[in-house]
Order: sequence, then C-alpha cells, then structure tokens
Amino acid sequence: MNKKALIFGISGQDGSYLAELLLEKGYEVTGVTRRVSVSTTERINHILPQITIAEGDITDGFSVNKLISEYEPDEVYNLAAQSHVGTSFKQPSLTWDITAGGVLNILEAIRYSPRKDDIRFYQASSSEMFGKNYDEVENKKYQDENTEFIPQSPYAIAKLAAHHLVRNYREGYGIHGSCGILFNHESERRGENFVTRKITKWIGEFAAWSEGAEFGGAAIILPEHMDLVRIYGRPLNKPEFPKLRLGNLDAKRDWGHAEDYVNAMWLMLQQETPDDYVVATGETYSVRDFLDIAFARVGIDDWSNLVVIDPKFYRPAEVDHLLGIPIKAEEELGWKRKVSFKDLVHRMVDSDLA
Ligand code: NDP
Ligand code: GDR
Repeated sequence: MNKKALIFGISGQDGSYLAELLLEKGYEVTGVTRRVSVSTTERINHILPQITIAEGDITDGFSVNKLISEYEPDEVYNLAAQSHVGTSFKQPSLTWDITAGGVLNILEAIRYSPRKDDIRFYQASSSEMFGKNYDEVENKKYQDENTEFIPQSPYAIAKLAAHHLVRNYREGYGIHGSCGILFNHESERRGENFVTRKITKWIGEFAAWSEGAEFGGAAIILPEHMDLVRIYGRPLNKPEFPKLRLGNLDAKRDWGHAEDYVNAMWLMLQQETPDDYVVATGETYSVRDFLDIAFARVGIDDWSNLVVIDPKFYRPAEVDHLLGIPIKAEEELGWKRKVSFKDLVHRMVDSDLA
C-alpha cells in the first residue's frame, strides 16, 4: 500500500518541491491550504490532479486534529510558517501564533491520535535560530548541531520554541519527530520578498524593460524605440526604471537549492530513530556576492548605479554570518547537495529572464 503524507505549507516554495518528490516516490499526498481571498496554488497547479487539497490552518487546533484523524498520514511534514524574518518584527504576535503555536497544535494532535506510534513528523527548523552565534575573534564562524542558539528575531525565537517543543514531545511522549535545521535555500519558486528572488526578479524585469539597450558600465542607455506604453501600460514622464532597493548587503548566508533540501526532509523521516540535522552547503556568500553573480549573468559587471541602499530594509537586529556544517546529515542520512551556489544564482536569473 502507498504511504500517505500530509503537508502543512504545501503552497510554499518547499511544499511544492516536497510534494513533487513524494509523488515520484509513490506517496498519496494531501496538502493543507488556508482560506485566503486569492488563489495560492500557483506553485502546485501543475500537480493538482495528483494531490488532495484539504482546507485548514495550523493556528486552528480543531482543524489540525481533524486533518490528522481524517487522512491517517504515515508522515506529517510541517512547512507552514510566517517565514519572513523582516515581517516578524512588524507582526511578532501573528508570527508567534503560526510559527510556534501552530507546531504545538500539530504535536498535540499526534500525541492524542490513536495512530500516534505510526506517525512520523518533520518540523522545519531554521539556521536563523543560531542568530548571532558566530565569533570572528575566536574564529568560530560556522554552525552545526552543537552550536548554541542565540536567536535575533521574533521569527527565530518562535522557530526555537517549536524546535524545543518537538524535542520535548519526542522525549516525553515518544513521538517520532525530527527537526531539519535548514540553512537558506532558494529556487526559481522562491517568494518574491526574500532577497535572492527580489534581486533576480528585478533583473528579469529590468532586462525586459531595457531590451535593446546597451549597458555602458552600469549606465543605461535607452534605445530610441523604447516603448513605455508596452512596458507600463501607460506613458511615463521620465524614462527611468526604478532602481533595486535593498538593505544590508554585507550579511552572509549559506545558500542552497530547495530541490536538494526537500530530499533531506524525506530522508530524516526514513530513519528508525528521530533526530535533528543541520542541512547546509558548507559555503557562505554575502548578498553582495549574490549581486555580483546575478548581474554578471546579464552582462553587467558594475551594478553600483542600479542598486540603492534603503534603510527601510534594515532589520532591528541582524544575523550577520551563517555557515552550516552538514557532516551529520551527509554521514547519517547519505544526503548530499547537488546544486552549487553559482548554478543556483544562474537558474534563478534565467528563470526570471524567461
Ligand atoms: P514559504 O513562506 O514559501 O511557505 C510557507 C507556507 O506556510 C505557505 O504555504 C503558507 O501558506 C503556509 N502558511 C503560513 N501560515 C499558515 C497557517 N496559519 N496555516 C497553514 N499554512 C500556513 O516558506 P518556505 O517554503 O521557504 O519554507 C518552508 C518552511 O521552512 C517554513 O516553515 C520556513 O520558516 C522554513 N525554513 C525555510 C528556509 C528557507 O530558506 N526557505 C530555511 C529554514 C527554514 P500561504 O500560501 O497561504 O501563505
Ligand atoms: P533570511 O532571508 O532572513 O535569511 O531568512 P532574506 O532573504 O529575507 O534575507 C537574507 C539577508 O539579506 C538581507 N537583505 C534583505 N532581505 C530582504 N528580504 N529584502 C531586502 O531588500 C534585503 N536587503 C538585504 C537581510 O537583512 C538578510 O541579512 C530566510 C527565510 O527563508 C527564513 O524563513 C529561513 O528560516 C531563513 O532564511 C534560514
């Protein structure tokens, strides 16, 4: 009989890749989406005939209970979260309710399920939980499963609460719950307000707008025939494309491709004993490095005139340096990432150009 998986957060970046992976493996996949005023299934429309969509919200304990008893999953993946760090400073209470409280609802539903011992649970923990735990002076610039957590945002604190809840329910009630401490992973499907996609989407739009233009360094020389009506739907007074507005360009992240990372999630739930694993590439790059490679892809070597630093995008507290060591995942799960940083950036730029 096919295994059954229940995915909270199926409409998100990771949810879509995980659903594809599980379908390939022959799973019956049910994905939970919440009611919103517009459709959120853009990332999963292509697989909709093969999956079941159920309505629910992880902040609603009753709906979570009902979903777990009705669909009788073998594996439950919780990818649902208010996942934007910047937004968590603006909506801390909502972030707490979804990103921490929602996980408690799922754990309680599993704990009281008559099928408790037949269910394996994956929780999407985050490298943001490490926060400011790096130390240039001590040269301690990496994070692994033994690194202390010093979270720097309401999002990271909510994720850390959820992380400890999973450990607590594992040890206290014997729940088969594993946490993947995943470092940043991006893709062609990445949400448009995360920095990587914000950059590649801007480049895609800029390239379309300046089609035929010559790039004199970073100065844009518009072609005579530039049709602003076609681009904006209305004539504009000044033929200028809005510059790319960003915050802190010096933050360093360990960036991988989401396709590789959902495989690690699945591998964790195939282990007899539940555990927590760091999933990362072991390389770190700054936002500036990302800009260099992304702009170079469209032939622009000097992007300084195209990018504006806007304090609006600075965070009250920043995470400056993330670099994960995935040795445990590689040795115990046999996990290995396939997509390099450069290929990731190229794939995202190419997709937005297309
Ligand atoms: P996304 O923001 O793309 O997706 C989040 C998903 O959660 C969406 O499907 C969203 O639904 C859903 N969701 C939000 N609130 C609720 C709610 N109250 N009830 C039910 N569903 C809800 O995130 P990613 O796919 O990038 O990340 C997946 C998970 O992994 C998240 O938990 C994230 O915090 C975590 N993570 C991500 C990393 C990354 O680099 N991508 C790294 C480490 C951890 P809707 O479409 O309706 O908004
Ligand atoms: P992050 O991703 O906070 O690491 O969380 P994000 O892409 O939002 O920021 C990465 C770094 O870029 C800096 N930055 C900007 N960020 C955004 N969003 N917009 C900007 O304009 C901008 N300019 C500079 C940020 O300050 C930051 O340093 C992601 C999410 O997917 C989380 O859910 C996940 O847990 C972590 O990755 C691991």
